Amino acid sequence: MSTVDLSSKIPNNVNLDQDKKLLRALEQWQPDYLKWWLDMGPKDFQQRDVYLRTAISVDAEGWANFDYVKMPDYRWGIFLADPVPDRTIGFGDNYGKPTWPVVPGEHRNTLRRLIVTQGDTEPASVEQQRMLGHTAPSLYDLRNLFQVNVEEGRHLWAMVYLLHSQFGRDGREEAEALLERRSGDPDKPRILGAFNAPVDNWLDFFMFTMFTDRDGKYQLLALAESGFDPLSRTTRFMLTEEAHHMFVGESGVERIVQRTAELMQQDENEDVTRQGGIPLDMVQRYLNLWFALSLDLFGGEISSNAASFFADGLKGRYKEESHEEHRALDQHYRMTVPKDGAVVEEDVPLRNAMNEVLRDAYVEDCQRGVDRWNKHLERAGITVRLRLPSKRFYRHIGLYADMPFDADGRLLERSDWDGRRGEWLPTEKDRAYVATLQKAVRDARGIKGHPFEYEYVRLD
Ligand code: BYC
Ligand code: FE
Ligand code: FE
Repeated sequence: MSTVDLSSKIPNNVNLDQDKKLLRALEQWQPDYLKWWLDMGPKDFQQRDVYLRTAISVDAEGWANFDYVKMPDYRWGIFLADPVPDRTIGFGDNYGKPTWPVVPGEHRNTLRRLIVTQGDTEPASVEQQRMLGHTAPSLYDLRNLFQVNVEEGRHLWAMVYLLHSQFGRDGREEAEALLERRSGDPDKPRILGAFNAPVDNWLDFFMFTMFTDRDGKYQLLALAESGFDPLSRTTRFMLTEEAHHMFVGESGVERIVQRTAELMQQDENEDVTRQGGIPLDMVQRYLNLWFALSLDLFGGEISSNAASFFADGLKGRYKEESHEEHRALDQHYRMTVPKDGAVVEEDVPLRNAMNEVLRDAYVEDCQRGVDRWNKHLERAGITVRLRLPSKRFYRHIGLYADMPFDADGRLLERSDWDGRRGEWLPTEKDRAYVATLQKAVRDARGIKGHPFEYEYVRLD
């Protein structure tokens, strides 16, 4: 078990104090990070005591310590999962060869791009969520928001450690650039689409943590398979933090659905807005939006990038060990491809379909969450159900990009689609209504054995 050095300015389990050059580089980046955090992190709550967990070890039993912390004092650090002895590359053309402890020259640029793309999403999400503290439904929710935010900050540290330790000057420049791009800024936007979309309210936030953080889970799982061992180890530890983010989203939406179900129980046609509930069709529109934006994050359905990531052993499949053939040669993956105003089934060489393979695993995982939400409707005797829209709906990346598919996956005329947009995506009216809601939906378990009403954030 690697020991965690908590006394260091940068808590770590990578023996930073034995590499003075790296330590100095990271200590130089640290104040820039803190400045970014103060400028772009949660607005107006930086001096509050927040009941947060902090990573103090990487083993399953005791990695988290809970205490009141002011966010700028959070111990952002570098934690890698323990190495797997004699680990070999689990897939692709390098199958069975030893993993790389140091970045291999021939894959340097590709790995740098993957790491920068991953790293960019982390501060982006903090920027997107920075105003939400003001409208938190409860202290419990406020604390969860800040927990997610500080951990996304730590995920940025995780990627910056790789950049600094393995990519020399280029890496240091990329680390600076990660603090310079801004979510939603047309001049210097974040790299991936969903991370430039506004997160205006708590329904957006819960859908974001349900669907977009779950893309994080799947991308991290694919990177955890990497033959570049430091990337594998760092993403493995990030995954342990990610679970809570998805819990926040899934349980957040669940509480909303539960409340709506209560209000509709007597009469399915009840106007739940009269009592501050969110109507199911409105919940569905937010679901549609964030599901579609998150599907785009997996990249194109047919991707030569994905094929070479796989061939080279840089980015694998979800749970690679569960597959039988780890080279993925001479195999195909069936997908629906738009053709002459319709869609047809087509077999795509498996390596080129890796983005879609990962996306399909993700969709299945999302469906499990939606099923749990629907249980509340079922129990209340309500006939309406929430559902995932078609994978073709409202896409901006890949085969279906910018084509007018409806939520059922039918291709419409553009003018038709434009006229009906408000059936499927949040409208101005929806946004205005959700903005008026700030009341706590109770009925959540508390944190670390404390009740829901616990003082998770000290406001005075
Ligand atoms: N937006 O072959 P293609 C998380 C680009 S979330 C804009 O289709 P590829 C988190 C692509 O870069 C997880 N551009 O895609 C969640 C390429 O550009 P070039 C984040 C896009 O390369 C919540 C071109 O389009 N991690 O952690 O197979 C809170 C065609 O590429 C998009 C990662 O993404 C897009 N959506 O795969 C906090 C993992 N999609 O090469 C955190 C690292 C594609 O033509 N990234 N493009 O210039 C990757 O593995 C891959 O880059 C992608 C795309 C999966 C994103
Ligand atoms: Fe993250
Ligand atoms: Fe996350």
